[in-house]
Amino acid sequence: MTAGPDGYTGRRVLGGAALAAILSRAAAAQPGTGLGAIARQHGFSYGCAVLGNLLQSNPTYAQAVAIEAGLLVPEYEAKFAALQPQEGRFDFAPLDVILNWAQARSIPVRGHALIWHEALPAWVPPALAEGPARARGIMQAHFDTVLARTRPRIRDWDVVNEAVANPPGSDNPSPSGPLRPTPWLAALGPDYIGMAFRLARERDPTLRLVLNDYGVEEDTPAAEIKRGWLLALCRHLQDQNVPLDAVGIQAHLQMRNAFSAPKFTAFVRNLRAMGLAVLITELDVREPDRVANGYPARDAAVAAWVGNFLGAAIEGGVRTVLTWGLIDRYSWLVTTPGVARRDGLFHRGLPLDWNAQRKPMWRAMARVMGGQV
Ligand code: 9MR
Repeated sequence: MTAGPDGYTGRRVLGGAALAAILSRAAAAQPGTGLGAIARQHGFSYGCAVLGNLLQSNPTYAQAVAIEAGLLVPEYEAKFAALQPQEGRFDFAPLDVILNWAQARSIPVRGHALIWHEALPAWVPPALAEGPARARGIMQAHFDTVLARTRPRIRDWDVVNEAVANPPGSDNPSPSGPLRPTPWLAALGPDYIGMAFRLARERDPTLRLVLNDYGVEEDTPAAEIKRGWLLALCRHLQDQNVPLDAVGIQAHLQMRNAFSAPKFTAFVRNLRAMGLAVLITELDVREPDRVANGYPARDAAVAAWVGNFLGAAIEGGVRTVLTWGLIDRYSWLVTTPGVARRDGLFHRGLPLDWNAQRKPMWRAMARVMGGQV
């Protein structure tokens, strides 16, 4: 049997029980200290996005997360559509699965995401379009219930996600910049961002309030523009005395794009110089369209890419790093059509491989967070 998914041709997988047995042996065999503990020993925090149903139903997954993660973020369960599927009807059950699991293991959880243009339930966009007073009421009612309910357990929230537009030359360029056209922007104008941060601060004065975004990591003309737009937005918010504590940089990296460590370090330093904390919130890596032959070469290339990126982030002052998932098999890079590879191969952009085994990316992260940049 081959070690990776491609050997299974992806769909021709082993039967559930046989596979579960192999996977649980694999996870049980993980030697030594997890990435979260290594990070903590050196003053960093490492965590990953999780899905509650996998924590509940898949012991291998749960065990790997318990070993590796010092911090969790719900991959879906804290989004608007999950928490308030119908107006006024809140559902915390899926989020509670994660919060309870984490609490039993003393693992902190961060929140993602209060205001976003995706994962909105069907009722929200038309309701927002009814006018600014109605839109503000929707934001306020959501924050009232969600922040009161999660307050004891979540102390760090992505308040606004992906507010900056995609400049020309991006994968999905926005028609205009520098703010992304969203139902929130259409309803409330550019002040919707400041409004969200102010409402969050009013409801919970000691909560860490984060502006989270992507497309600002790489050495491309589009990323250069987007870095400028994000910095300008942060400056504008600060000028307006908006309570912004931190910027989350998602870091869905693509190896087909160039990366400049000095440029990225300088960008992180610029944010830090404004008094903002900077987190890496959703790290993963997409390989180029044409990849090297075989796992050793592919995994070594991914690891080198991540090591370089993380070294630059840490050099700039990043102390908190989350990957968007932990095990390749469950990564959105594998499960999302349009993002998944089209050549029959699978992205290998997370610290653990298809069989929940540590791979070179894990070792690169351990090395860099362990102080050996
Ligand atoms: O990985 C997430 C995927 O499972 C969800 O279906 C999707 C919509 O909720 O969101 C994905 O996560 C995104 C994150 O929330 C924001 N940054 C980009 C992530 C990948 O699309």
